[in-house]
Amino acid sequence: MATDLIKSSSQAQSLGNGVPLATGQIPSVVAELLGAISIIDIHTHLFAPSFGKLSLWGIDELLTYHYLEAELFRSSSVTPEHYWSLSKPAQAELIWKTLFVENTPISEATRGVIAVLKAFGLPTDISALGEARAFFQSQTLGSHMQRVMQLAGIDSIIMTNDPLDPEEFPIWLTGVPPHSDFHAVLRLDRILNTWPDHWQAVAAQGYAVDASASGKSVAEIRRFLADWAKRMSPVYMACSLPDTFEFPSDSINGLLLRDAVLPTCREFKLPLSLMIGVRKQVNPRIRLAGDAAGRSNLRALESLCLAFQDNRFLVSVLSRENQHELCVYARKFSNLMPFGCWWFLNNASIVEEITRERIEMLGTSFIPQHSDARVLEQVIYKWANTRRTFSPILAENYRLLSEDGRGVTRADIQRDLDRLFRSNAESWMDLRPRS
Ligand code: FIX
Ligand code: ZN
Repeated sequence: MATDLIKSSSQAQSLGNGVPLATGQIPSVVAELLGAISIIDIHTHLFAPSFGKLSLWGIDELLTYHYLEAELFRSSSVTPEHYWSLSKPAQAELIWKTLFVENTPISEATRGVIAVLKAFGLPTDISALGEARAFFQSQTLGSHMQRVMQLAGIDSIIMTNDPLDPEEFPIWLTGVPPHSDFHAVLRLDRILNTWPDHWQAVAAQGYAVDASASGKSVAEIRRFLADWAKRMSPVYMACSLPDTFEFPSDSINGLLLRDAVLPTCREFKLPLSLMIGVRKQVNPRIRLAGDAAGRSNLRALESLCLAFQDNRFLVSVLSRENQHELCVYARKFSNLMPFGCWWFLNNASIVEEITRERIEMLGTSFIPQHSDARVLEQVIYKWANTRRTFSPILAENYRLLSEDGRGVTRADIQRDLDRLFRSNAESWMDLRPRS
């Protein structure tokens, strides 16, 4: 053991990995190693190719992303109703004209499309749409997907799978072949947030449940969750929760969380991901683009972590105002893993703020980011943005460490990056390929 350490540290020495870096060297070494690391993308809305048309990719999908639809309605007089009446290509053309021709694509989401075009060596000027379409139409999904993952520097994509989604669950019932790069997640929003609208869908799958989740409903929901856990081999269960989320609570949400979801997570040794703080459909006319954010009372999280210490909680909060509390709670509960700068927070100015306080308060014991990609090629710009924002923050913390008296080596940086972008996730979820 000691000899291995000396040997490995001498090897590290010989490779220079073990030699403290001059502070001037740190930023470029961090950028180099962060550029080279392959990241595990722990939350996306992407699908493996076997899910057919659920797997979105190509320029029309990139342009009709709900982030861009929200920006379209601010810069165009088109009504949402008229927009929804258009075909997908026509919607894409309107968004291209409005946000990329008549205006400068300067927002995070519009810049993202430009970055994707550039990544494929495609023109990015106002006349680019035609050539982009021809390019994407000439791709075959399998090889294109490999190239996209390579360009993004990711090797694992964790999906979001809804057992009550009418388009998705039949695919699982007919059998989904394992894919080494894609991992499933059992998403429970319809069960935990809108049970009155969805109990019949559970009943239709053969489970004796009722509208008020009474009688043997809880046991039947546990059976439902167990059956889907066996079918999907999810790496975690997940649910987004409103800014009004409370726990404990007498609501159906509180009951099903306590008596069905958390016990099943323990039974299958699965973490539960809670994404807290969404205000669903504040403007339903713009559909997916119509959700907003609200500050949550994180006492609910405190109660959950304290009451269910055998459960592990992967948590992301949507409100900027809740970030500090989340860090504080993570210092109190080792069964709480903060992850990602979710949705409206995934902007460099806010990612910087959140990441700085997380490093200061949690060291490397958190998962910095997820892409939340809905369209395949989005992982290219979302991870490029994350690397660009994250690198100087980490370098600055290493500069402070050196100044405070401890030199930083390449090996230190490599180990920390591995932990932040890989092993924190790997230690919380089983990412081995399904057989
Ligand atoms: O609940 C979620 O997983 C959210 O990420 C999505 O609902 C949201 O629409 C989104 O795409 C955010 O980036
Ligand atoms: Zn999401």
